[in-house]
Amino acid sequence: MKTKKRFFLTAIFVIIGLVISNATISINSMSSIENDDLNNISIDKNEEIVSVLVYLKDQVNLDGINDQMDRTRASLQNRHETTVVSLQNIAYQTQPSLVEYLDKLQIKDFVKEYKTFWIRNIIRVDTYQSIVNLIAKRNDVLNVYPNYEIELIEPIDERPDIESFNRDEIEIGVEAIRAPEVWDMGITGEGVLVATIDTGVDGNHPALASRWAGVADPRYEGHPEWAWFDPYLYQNDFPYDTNGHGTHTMGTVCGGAPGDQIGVAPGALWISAGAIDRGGGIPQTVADAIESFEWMIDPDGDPTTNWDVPAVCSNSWRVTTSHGYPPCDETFWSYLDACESAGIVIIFSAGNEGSIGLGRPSDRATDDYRTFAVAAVDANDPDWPIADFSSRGPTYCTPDGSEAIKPDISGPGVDVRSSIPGGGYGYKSGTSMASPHINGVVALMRQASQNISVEEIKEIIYQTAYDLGDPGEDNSYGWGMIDAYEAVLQTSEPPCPPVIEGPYDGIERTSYNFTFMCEDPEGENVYYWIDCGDACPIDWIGPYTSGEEITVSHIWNDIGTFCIKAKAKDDNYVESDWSDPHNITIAENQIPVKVTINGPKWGFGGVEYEFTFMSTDADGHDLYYRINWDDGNDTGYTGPYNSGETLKLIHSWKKKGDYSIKAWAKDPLNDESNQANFKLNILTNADKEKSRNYLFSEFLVRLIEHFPLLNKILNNLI
Ligand SMILES: [Ca+2]
Ligand SMILES: [Ca+2]
Ligand SMILES: [Ca+2]
Ligand SMILES: [Ca+2]
Repeated sequence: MKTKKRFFLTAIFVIIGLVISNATISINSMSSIENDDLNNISIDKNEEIVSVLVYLKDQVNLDGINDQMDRTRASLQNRHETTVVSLQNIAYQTQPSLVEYLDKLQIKDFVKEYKTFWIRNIIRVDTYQSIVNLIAKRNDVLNVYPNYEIELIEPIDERPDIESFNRDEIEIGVEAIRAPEVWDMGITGEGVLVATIDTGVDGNHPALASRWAGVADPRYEGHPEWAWFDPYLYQNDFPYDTNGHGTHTMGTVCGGAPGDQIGVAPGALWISAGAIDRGGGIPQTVADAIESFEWMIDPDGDPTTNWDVPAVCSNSWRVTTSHGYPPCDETFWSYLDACESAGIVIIFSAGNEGSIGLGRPSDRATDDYRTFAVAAVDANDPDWPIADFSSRGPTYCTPDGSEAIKPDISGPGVDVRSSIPGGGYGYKSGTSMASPHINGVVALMRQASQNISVEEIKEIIYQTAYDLGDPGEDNSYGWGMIDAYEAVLQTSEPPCPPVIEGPYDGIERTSYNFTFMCEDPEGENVYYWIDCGDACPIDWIGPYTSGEEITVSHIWNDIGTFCIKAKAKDDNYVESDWSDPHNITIAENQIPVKVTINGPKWGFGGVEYEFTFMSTDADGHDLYYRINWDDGNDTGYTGPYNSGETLKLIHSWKKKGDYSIKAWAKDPLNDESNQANFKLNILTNADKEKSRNYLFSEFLVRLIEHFPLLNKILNNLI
């Protein structure tokens, strides 16, 4: 797969500078504001209250985290936990001082309200502009942004489906992106969680009701708020949609009633945040969307779990230009980056402004993957022309302000039929309708490959798109029309479960070799995780070539039967099933038997005699022998010798006396036999008494040599 260069978000800070609503504030503030100064503040209470986002200086380096996660080939769960915990830690550690300051301001009624966030280290503050200026001068504050309004990307055209509720067919756009061919492969998005941030969803619509995670997944029992978030009214019990837009987009993602297939990933379960365009004069602000992203990045509030985290979230809204929102503003980017770092693919509709330009943040091109922006084509026309309204590139929201191609990908967005609140169906046109198609394709890909990373998903979608318009990537279609079938085919399949070979019996504290082998259908490198059944698993090792037999040794320190299992994963983190178990029975080590010593029972000082030593080991272990000659000489352990092999040694004693030879055998586990003893008598000291007894000694030696029976008799006597 092609790897593209990642630019760093920090670069764009330098380019665009810092813009706030009524003033430009330097980040290099003079000094922190002392509490005493509070007494000197005077506010004109007629001054307008503004809502701002205060960014603290200390921020998590998400790109750094992602580079590290990519290098270690981290699972999505690991990415999620690392991201969320890092973000929370920095917020919890650095916000207390500012919070204390805001509390004091609030007591004096200088601050109306504030809310802390951790998805980015920010605090939303509703206060007077003059107080904003004070806050911005604090040493711990990086900058202050206005809390911009956001708006729905309104459909260009909409009409109800007057023909019938059930059309008994698959929607043409779903067909055009080849989703049914993926379903035929047995992939429907099952086991995958999808999300939207939109106007809400009609949780009772027959095309969607059965797949709302809040009812479909028993893990949500008692916690509907993990599956539906209402940042305006906090009515988090059951999803609803007073607008209609969000029910339509979710229908395209995963909706479907029997015989009427409107959704791309009908097997997926959905969650949603109803943050956009809720009407009734309630302010729709950036902070509300941030709250939705902060909910979505960990709905159950437990960073160690990621079953509650959606694989993908499509967004059919934008931050408006009409309220002074500056071009290429990075306000939003960090929340999207946090979600993507946690494993959620974030999708934005390109906008419905045609050649006037792209919406925000879909105009961002800080690298090839962000923001993932979707154009609309007319799938009802066999030529799949780009919709007139679909926002065109290029964009200049790049790290160095140079031109870049946008949008990134196209999906069906003209006359798209999908669900509307109340149980009916209707047609809508807009890039809002195109991005849910992309959402559904991501769900299909995540079913095919559970740990595939956000960037890998986008890259596969780019590379498998059906090119339209000018050859290659262009400013109308991006990479072209999304092709669900090709994308899922390119999404890696797991390696086969490893095959294990090795011994079935063994002895404690002994190293045994096992071979492991698996093949990956795409021939990707493989990594192994080996469970040896003894709570000492061998963590991911690799990479190894697909099909290469690897040898791994392991030592069991306890006796018993142990079940060895292994699984493999490929370069795309796709994990195999567990291997068949391989049982090994580990027995207790047997100590070597007491050494048998043979040799003469008497002799003369200074004369060399041969002794033999022999032990056996019931396990067949090699043996090491140690001999103590009882005259101050000790061989220490020598070996190895085969079990049952006889060791021959020559020794002579200098002095006359009774000696007791001692011998031990030990096996490679250092388990030692009991001590063996062998007594012998040295009759004379050859050195000292050689002259005096020479003749007698010589006589005896000769006599014994010539009369073996005498030797026997003497041996028995002594
Ligand atoms: Ca969680
Ligand atoms: Ca093209
Ligand atoms: Ca693979
Ligand atoms: Ca042994």
